[in-house]
Amino acid sequence: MNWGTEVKRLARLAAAFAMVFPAVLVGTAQPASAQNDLRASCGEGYYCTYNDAGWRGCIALFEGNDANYSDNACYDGYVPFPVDNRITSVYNHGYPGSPDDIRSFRHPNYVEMIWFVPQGWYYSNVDEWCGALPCNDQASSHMWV
Ligand SMILES: [Ca+2]
Ligand SMILES: [Ca+2]
Repeated sequence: MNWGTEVKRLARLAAAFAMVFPAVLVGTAQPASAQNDLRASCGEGYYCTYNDAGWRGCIALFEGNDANYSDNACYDGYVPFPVDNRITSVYNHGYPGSPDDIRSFRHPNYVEMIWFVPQGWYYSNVDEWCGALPCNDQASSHMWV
């Protein structure tokens, strides 16, 4: 099964749903950019995280490992927001090679892995890719492997 295609299909479904029920999904005033799929803003070589589902809301780009998100910011336009315990969707746009996969952890310093993103993969909601405990709004560090 091609998960990338499946994820894209689900993303399209979600987008169609958003067009049908905009008032439900856009309950609060947000900048227009918050509603865009920001995968195209994730440059080659980066692991990108987004605070909202569907690669929306607020993007942070990481070239290397990060042991603690407490000092990291994501950007929605020019406004920085905290990343720690807020990540909901991700895109591993790392260069193929080694290391090129991502391990994401619930706690700082790479403690308790909660999801794994192979090179080139993207998850519109991390909760669909983790175990019994919630992963949404939990990540606090990541490592390339
Ligand atoms: Ca979030
Ligand atoms: Ca955490």
